[in-house]
Amino acid sequence: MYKASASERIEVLNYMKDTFQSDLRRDISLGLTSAQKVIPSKYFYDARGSRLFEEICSLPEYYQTRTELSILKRSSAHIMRNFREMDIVELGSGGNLKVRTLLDACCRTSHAGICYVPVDVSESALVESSIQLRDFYPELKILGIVADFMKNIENIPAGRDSLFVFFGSTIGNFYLMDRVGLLKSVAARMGPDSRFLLGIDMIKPTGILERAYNDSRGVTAEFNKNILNVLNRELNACFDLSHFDHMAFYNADKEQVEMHLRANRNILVDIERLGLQVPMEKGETIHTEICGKFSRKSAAAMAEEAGLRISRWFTDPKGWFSLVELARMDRM
Ligand code: SAH
Ligand code: AVI
Repeated sequence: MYKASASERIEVLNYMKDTFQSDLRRDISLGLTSAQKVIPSKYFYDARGSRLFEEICSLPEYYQTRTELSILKRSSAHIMRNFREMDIVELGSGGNLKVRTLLDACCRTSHAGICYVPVDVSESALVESSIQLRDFYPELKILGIVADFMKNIENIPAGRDSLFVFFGSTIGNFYLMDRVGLLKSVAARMGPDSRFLLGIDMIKPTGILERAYNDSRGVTAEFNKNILNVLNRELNACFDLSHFDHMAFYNADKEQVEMHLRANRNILVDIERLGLQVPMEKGETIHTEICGKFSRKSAAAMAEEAGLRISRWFTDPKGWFSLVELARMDRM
C-alpha cells in the first residue's frame, strides 16, 4: 500500500487486500468449471496488464482513446462551465490522462477546493498515476480507492456533490444487468447537484471494431494472454501461454466485441491452489471480455432503467464515441 505524508496530498485506501485471493479463487473455480469457460475481465489489470492497456490506447487501430480525448478537449470548457468546487470521482481511473482535460478547464486556483477520487482495482496504476497527477496539479487533494466498484461502491466517500466520471467505455465490459446496477449505485450516491460523465463507444462498421481488438502489433493479444500470467502467479497455475491464441470478433446480435483465448491443442491445466485440473480440447475457448457497443437508443434505455436522464450529449464528427452527461431523474 502506498503511504504518503499529509503534505503530499495523496492518500490511498486499499479495500481489496483481504478479499482479492478469496474472490479470485471463487471466480476462477466457478469460471473454469462452467460449460463456457470464463475469466472476469477485471483480472486483466495487474501491473503488466495495466501497462499493456496503456500501450493499446496509443495503437493506431484503437480509435477509442484518441476519439474520447478529442471530444474532451473540444468540450471540457463547456462541461466545466458551471463547475463549483466538488469531488471528482473517477471509476476505473487507470492512467487518469483524460481527467486532466477537465482539471485544465477549471481555474487553477480552484484545484485546492477539489478532491480527486480515483477508484480502480489496479493499485499500481492508481498509485503511479496519482503521483503524476499530483506533480501536475500540486494544489489538488487526491484520495485513491483500490476497490471493485461493482462490489464496494459504498467505500467511495459520499457527502458533498460530486462529478462522477467513467471514461473509456469500461461500462461496456459488463453485462447489461451489471451496467444498470452500477449506474443505479452511482445514482444513489449523487447529491442534488452531482453530475455523471459517462464515456461510451458507439456501434460502427464491423471491420473498424474488429481491427481495434486485433491490432497488427499483437499488443491486444499480449494483453489478453496476460490474464493467464495472473492465474499462474496468484494460483500457482501452469498455463502455457503458447498453447492459446487470441480471438476477438464482433457479435452484432449482442452489440458487443467478444474476446476469448482459444486452446490450440488438447491440454490439461493444473491449478494448484484450487486443487483443480482443467481439461480443454483443441478449439475450446476461455471467454475473457465483452466490450459492449452502444446506440443513442440503447444508451438512453440503460440510463433510464438506472433512474438517470441524459442532460447533455457530446460526440466527435463521425459519431464514433460519445460522452454522455447524466443527471438524476428528479433534477431538471
Ligand atoms: N479510464 C481509463 C482506463 C480504462 S481501462 C481510460 O479510459 O483509458 C479500465 C480500468 O478499469 C482499468 O484501470 C481497470 O483496472 C479498471 N477496472 C476494471 N474493472 C474494474 C472493477 N470491477 N472495479 C474497479 N476498477 C476496475
Ligand atoms: C477498458 N476497456 C474499455 C477496453 C475495451 O475496449 O473494452 C479493454 C480492452 N480490451 C481489449 N482492448 C481494450
